[in-house]
Amino acid sequence: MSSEHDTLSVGMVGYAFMGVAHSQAWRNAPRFFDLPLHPRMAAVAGRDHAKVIAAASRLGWESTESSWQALVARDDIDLIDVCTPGDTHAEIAIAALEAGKHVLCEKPLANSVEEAEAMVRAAERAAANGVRAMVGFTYRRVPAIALARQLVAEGRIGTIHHVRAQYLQDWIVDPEAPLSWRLERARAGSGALGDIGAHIIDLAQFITGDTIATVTGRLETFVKERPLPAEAHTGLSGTAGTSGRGPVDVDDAAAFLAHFRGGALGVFEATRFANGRKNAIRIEVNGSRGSLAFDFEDMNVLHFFDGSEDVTTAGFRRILVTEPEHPYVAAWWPAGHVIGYEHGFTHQVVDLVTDIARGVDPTPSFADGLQVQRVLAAVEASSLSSAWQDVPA
Ligand code: SOE
Repeated sequence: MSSEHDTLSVGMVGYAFMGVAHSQAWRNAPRFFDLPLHPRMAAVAGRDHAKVIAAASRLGWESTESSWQALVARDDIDLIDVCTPGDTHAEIAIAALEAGKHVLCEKPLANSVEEAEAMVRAAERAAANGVRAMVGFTYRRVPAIALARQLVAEGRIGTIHHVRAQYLQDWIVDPEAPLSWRLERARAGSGALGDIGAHIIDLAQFITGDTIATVTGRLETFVKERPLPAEAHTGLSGTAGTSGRGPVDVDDAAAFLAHFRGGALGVFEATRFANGRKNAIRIEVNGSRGSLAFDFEDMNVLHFFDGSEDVTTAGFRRILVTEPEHPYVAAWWPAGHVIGYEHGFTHQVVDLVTDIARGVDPTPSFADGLQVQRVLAAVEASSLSSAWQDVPA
């Protein structure tokens, strides 16, 4: 890498929720895992001078830049970590790749299929020069999910018939909850569908090793107008009306059926209106030889039904995924000492840095992100047409 030998210098754009999660990952990964390159938290970029300086000092970044362009222009930066809303992903990621920087980009990859396609083309050109790109579907790196993938790949549940996936939150069930950027189509691309539906689409495709071929679905916006957040009154949001309220132009909830190329049938639900459910990612896979079930609200556990067992004693087994033999776990605590939400981000950094050092393309790739984007677009199109929509391979 540039700068010092064995160092990977990172520049992060954005420092809100995802920036904080990524910062802890860059800080902790080398403290718990033996990494082939040492991540240097070189700089964080953001437009608000005072806030970016405060964020750098709180989160552990060496320096600041007041624009992503300035960050990308720096010779000492090897990797750009994109933690901004979706409307800026394509521009930043493509510029960074063209400048020869590796890229880690938050999900969903982009706000449209067209943007995602342009990002894939940029990633392919960059890969030819040894520059790597990864999209941050971090839940793949929860040990119980990684174990589920392993069991499917080993054939332990046989041919997959059903995928049942839900992502349930409730943070905007109050109609007076403000109109944040996540509720603006221009910035977020879509609502629950792209923000959290994208995660379960990625997880379903990752665990099964299959892709979604066709979908039929419905989007719903229950609350059509909300109070503008404080900064929107200054004109930042672009949706400000005279009443101090603005229209919600994204979905609050999405539900769809899917057919996988390998023959499985999928049922998906993503909502921010599941009162009482905070971050419930539930996924169940039923195959010819067995089943797997996971719920993020009990994230250290994987339920496994092995259909080859004696029927008199067979049943779902609750596997506490905290043994050193389980994916990623050996680096953490003794068995039974559970891990949390942030560890997926740390594992993401570990895998990315390892792949960069080995000279291989990390996953999920931008092409994987594009595949998810195509499913999102097909669900939206189906909601409008009330018909099944194909998802191009
Ligand atoms: C908000 O809905 C959010 O932070 C998502 O943007 C994340 O991707 C998800 O992991 C948790 O919920």
